[in-house]
Formats: sequence, structure tokens, C-alpha cells
Amino acid sequence: MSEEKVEKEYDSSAIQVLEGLEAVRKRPGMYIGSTSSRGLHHLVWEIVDNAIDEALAGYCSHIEVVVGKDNSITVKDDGRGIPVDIHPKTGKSTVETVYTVLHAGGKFGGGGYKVSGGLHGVGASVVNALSDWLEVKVYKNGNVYYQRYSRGGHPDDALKIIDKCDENRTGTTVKFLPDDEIFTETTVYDYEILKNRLKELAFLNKGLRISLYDEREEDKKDSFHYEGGLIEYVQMLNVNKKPIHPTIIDVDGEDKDIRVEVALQYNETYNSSIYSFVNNITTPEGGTHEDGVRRALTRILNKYATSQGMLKEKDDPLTGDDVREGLTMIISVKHPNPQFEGQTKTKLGNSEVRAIADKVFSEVFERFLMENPDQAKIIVDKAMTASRARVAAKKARELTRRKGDLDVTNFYGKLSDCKSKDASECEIFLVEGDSAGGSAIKGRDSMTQAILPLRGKILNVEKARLDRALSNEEIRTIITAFGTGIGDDFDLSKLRYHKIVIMTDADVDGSHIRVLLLTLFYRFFRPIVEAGHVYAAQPPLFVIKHGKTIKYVLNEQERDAYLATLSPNTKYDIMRMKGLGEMDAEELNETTMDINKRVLRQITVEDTLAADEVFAKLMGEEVEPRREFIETNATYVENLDV
Ligand code: 28F
Repeated sequence: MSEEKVEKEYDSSAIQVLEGLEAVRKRPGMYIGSTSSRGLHHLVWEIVDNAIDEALAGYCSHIEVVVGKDNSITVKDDGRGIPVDIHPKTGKSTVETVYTVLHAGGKFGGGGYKVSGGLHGVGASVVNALSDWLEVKVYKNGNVYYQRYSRGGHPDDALKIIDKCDENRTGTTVKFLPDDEIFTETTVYDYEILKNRLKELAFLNKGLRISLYDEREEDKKDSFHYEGGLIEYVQMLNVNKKPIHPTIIDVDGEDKDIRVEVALQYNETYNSSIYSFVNNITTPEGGTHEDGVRRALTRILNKYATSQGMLKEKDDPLTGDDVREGLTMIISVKHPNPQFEGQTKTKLGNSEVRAIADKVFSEVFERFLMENPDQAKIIVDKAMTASRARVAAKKARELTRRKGDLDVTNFYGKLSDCKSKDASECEIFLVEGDSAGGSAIKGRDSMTQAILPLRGKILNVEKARLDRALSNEEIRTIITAFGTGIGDDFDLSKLRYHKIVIMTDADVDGSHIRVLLLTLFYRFFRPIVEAGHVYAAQPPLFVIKHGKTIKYVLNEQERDAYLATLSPNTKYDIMRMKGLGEMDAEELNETTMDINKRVLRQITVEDTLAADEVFAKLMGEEVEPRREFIETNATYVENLDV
């Protein structure tokens, strides 16, 4: 009986290994999200995660990532090296076990939910399953151990010693080639994506050096190493803003196995940039760690201002919004067992973290205020000014919210609304200029398409406080049209159009207006952007006519590709398209508005931090970095998917 059982278990575990990796290949999306470029990069993050875990355990100080000429990836660390002994459960080396046994099911669904670093090697077998080939080298005990796996994760041979090395050398090196049978869309790595995330990881793990090399191009490399960690992160985010006090406040503490790190500094602007992370994963929906720190920030500043006689009994207490004005803050928590909630599973749910984050943060923050009265006064003054402005803003906001107070004739004079009241089918076009606006009104489908021509200048909200933004005509019209309200009143479910389409020319003015609108959306309506409601219209650049066929194309590449499909003796006409304002209603409908023919580009907040940096640089006070930035990033700004 018992013997039979042992044999059965052994058999079933061997079969499970194969079935496990086969399951990953059958439904890769369950494990890496998608097989697009995003999934391709995810393979790197899975392997880097394991090296980071080794760094968090205190044994690894340098991680290296190399993109090969063939788009293979090598990740190398100087940690202890994956154990090479026989694993009691599988009867195989621990290395082979880590690389062939699907540990805890999918990260994006399915079984055990891996959401964090902290579980050694969970993703390694997934990467192996989705690779054409993969090689592991472990440096340990003066030996170099080696194993190779072929397509789908099948070992070529057992783990073997292939060389000797310095007795003191330890570490793990993994090299893999993503399988082009799986990644059919693209197998090309994007240097910028790798660089941005590795830089972020270096900020989040102070002292760790992370290097990146690209063998596809000469001299393409970067290395990130921040002894100050989050402090240097805040410094970078504030680089084009003017800080109002010199010290970046730094918190690093631990309670009940939960490590809490916070860095913050106030600047002259009126926005707050708060970014939070759990186990190096961004938590854009916030959660208990962010709640705890926010709560403590408000409480401690009120307590301090009161104790110093700056805030009197008759005064309104400072609100969360007041104390966050001009604040740049990063919160990073390391938790052994995080629970994620929310629509996109990016909100920390563990309730014990609230009090721990509050306690760790408030102790250090309160001490900072006590020990630095000059800086404390600057911070409290700023919050009190915000408090006064809030009262003014409230009045202005009520103007945009209460129908009775709104200049209705003026508003409806501007907006040509659609007939449908079903937001899911409604679209609003924000159109640059009156003349394009006029054509758009004539060319639209009035059932579902609303037109709002933008006449005046859009205020740069990066430089203006809420009350001033709210006194800007164009902005008030936009807020009223959207229906969601802003700030504390914001309610996404009240959005009146599920597609908001920015329609501007493809020239410098057009891209300026587009960036101003994106800044407005990013700062005041971020959930609308995050929910994927914002689009940019893409008017075609060329029209090609031959015989009775009229073909619109978006750019030079599309033009050339189309012309190549025509037979050599086709006698054709090609014209560069006019600006939006010169198109008549029919042309505008045909090229940019007709839902069956147009091309819209969805605006995404892929990387909020990158977006924040771009906006700060584009729209901030300092002219020099902006000019420089636009010059070096001209194409990036054009494709700004923020
Ligand atoms: C290039 C990618 O994967 N580095 C890793 C280690 C170190 C250990 C380890 C990894 C033990 C029980 C699995 C060594 N010595 N870089 C990496 N470095 N995994 S992955 O352990 C594996 C787990 O199940 C390690 C002592 N303890 C742990």
C-alpha cells in the first residue's frame, strides 16, 4: 500500500513537471500577462526579481543585464548561487527544480497568486517554458555548474560541473532566448523599457548596483547605483521644480517584519506627486501603506502647527489636500505576504500595514519638524496658504458644478452635444480651432459624437493652483462637459463620454495644445486616463488617388508600403493632407471621425513616473531643461503615450 503510494507520487510529480511547463506554453497570458512586447519584457523581470530577492536577503550587490545581438537576455548576479544539491522533493538538483517545476501557478490568474518578489524562483520555470533555449551557470564552491534546456524547458542533460573558478566567487548567471513560436508579435527588446525599470529598481533598493548593456549597439550601456535610494529618487523627480526647503526627509524603519521607507520634499508647485510601491511593485491604486503615511502626515502637521501657535483654535484644521500641495513623496514597503486588491490588483489590502506605516513615518517626521524649525515653518506656511486657497477654490468649483450658477447659454454655445445619453457609446472631440470645430460639427454623427471647439489658450495647469485653473474658461467648459467633477468631488461613473478624443493638427502648435490637454487630464482627471478613456485622433498625412480608389495613409512608411502594393503601371496621384482647419466636413469625417475608417491612438499611463518627469520637464518653470529635453526627445514627445 505505502510502496504503491510512493511510486504513484513519484510518477505523478514527474508528469506534473511536464504538464506544468506545457500548461505555461498553452496559455502564456495566464503567467506573463500577454505575449506582446510587454510579455517579452516580463521574462526579464521574472529573472531579475530572483536576483533582487537575493539582494534583499543581503547577499548580492551587483546585477547585470545584457541584451545580446540575437535579442537573447543574460542576467547575472553575485549572490550565493542557486543551491546545486539534490532537492528532496524532486530528486533533482535544486537548480533544475527551480527551472522546471512550476511552483505556485500563475501570477495573472489560476492557482497560487504570485504578486511579489520574496518567493525564490517562482517565475524562473515560466521563463524557461517560454524560451527557445535557456542556460544557467552557478558559481559556488570553486566550481562552475551548468545546465541547458531546449525549447519549452526540457533539460539537455543533468546539472554538471564544467569548469573551476575562484573559490570566493559566487553567483548565478542565466541566459535565455525568448521563443519566437510564443512571442509572434515581437522578439525585439526595447532598451528604454529595460533601462527605466532597472533604474527604478536601483532607486528602490539602495546600495544595489544594476548595470545594463546592449550588444546590438556600440557603447550602449547604463549603470545605476544609489546609496541614497528614495532620497535620490525624490531629488530626481524634483530636479526641475524648485524645492522650498533643503532637506529631503528620509524614513527607513521596520516593525513586525514590515519595512517602511519614505522620502519626501515640498516644492513650489501646487500638485502632489506621490508614488507608492510594495515589494518593488508600483501600487497606483494606493492602499493601506499609503493611507497610513498620508494620515500621519496630516495629523503630525496639524499637531505641530497647533503646538507652535501657527494654527489657532478658530482655524479650520489642515486637510489632506492642504498638506499634500507641492509634495513629492515616495513610499516603499517590503512585506513578506502582501495581499493585493482593487480593479487592477495594484492596491495593498493588508490592514495591519496602515498602523505600522503610520507609526514608522510619524516618529521620524515629527522629530524632523522639532529638530528643523526653519524648514518646519516653511512647510506649515505652505499648507496654510493652501488651506486659504482651498476656500476660494471651493467657491469656484461650485460654479462649475451647480447647473444654476453656470453660464448655461455660454456653455451650450460652445458644446455641440450628442443626442445619446448612453455614455458608453458617446464620444467628445476636443477640436483645435473654430474652423476645424465647424467642419467637425457638420461631419459628425450627431447621435453619439459631441464637439467642443477649443478657442482660447489652454492654461498650463502644471504652473497654476486649482482656483486659478478653475477660473479658466476653457478648463471650466471641459470640466462641465465631462460631468465627473474634480478633486474631492471627482466621480468616474459620472463621465458623460467614454471616448474623449483630442483632435489637433500634426504641427508644433497642435502638439503643444495636445500636451497642455494631457497635462490637464493627467493632473485633474487621472482616473479617466487610467481607465483608458482618452484618445488622440490621427489625421492622415497623405491621400493617394488612383482610378476610383481614395486611400488615406498615416505616415511615410504606410505611404511607401501602400505604393509598393500597386502594380507598376498604375498612373496615381499623391497629396500631402491639409491641416484640420482646411478640411471640409466630408473629408474630416472620412479621415478622422468615422468610426469605421479612422485611427485613434489610446493614451495610456504606462509609466506614471516617466509621465511625471516628462510633464515636469515640458511644463515646469525651468526653461533650460525643457528646451534641452524637447530637443533630445523630440520623437518621444510626439509619441508620448502618457
Ligand atoms: C540571474 C538570476 O536567480 N539568483 C538567485 C539564489 C540563491 C538562493 C536560491 C536563488 C531555495 C529553496 C529555492 C542560495 N543559498 N539570479 C538568480 N540566487 N535561489 S535565485 O535559493 C533557491 C531556493 O528553494 C540561495 C542559500 N539559500 C538560497
